[in-house]
Amino acid sequence: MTHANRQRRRRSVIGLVALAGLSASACGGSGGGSTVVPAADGVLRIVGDDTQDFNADGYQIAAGEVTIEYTLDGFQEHTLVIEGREDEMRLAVENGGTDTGTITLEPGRYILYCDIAGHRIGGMEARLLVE
Ligand SMILES: [Cu+2]
Repeated sequence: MTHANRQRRRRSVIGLVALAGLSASACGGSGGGSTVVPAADGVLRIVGDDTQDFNADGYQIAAGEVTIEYTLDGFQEHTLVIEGREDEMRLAVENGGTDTGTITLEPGRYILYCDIAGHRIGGMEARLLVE
């Protein structure tokens, strides 16, 4: 990753924090708009699809033991892992299926992605804010 990319990512994380303070998300905005989906009832629900995208650019959950429910709105196989924690949890879905896993996360900023070749670069990457 280039230095310029890191700078861009850092700025977009700051944007995520700013957005998290608002109850409304930036739905329907231009392509660069971020949406942040908070966990509900302690479960973080993430939806992927065959356009190689997640249903939000950012997610938010409380620190501790985190439950992630990953559903595929599509048919191709997709996965969900957390950068640097790939050995601890790998969710895999296909044909409209759902996979659920738990992982213990300290407060911080993480990156979620699909580890199938080509999918992360194709757009299956999102931020996860753990507070
Ligand atoms: Cu994928």
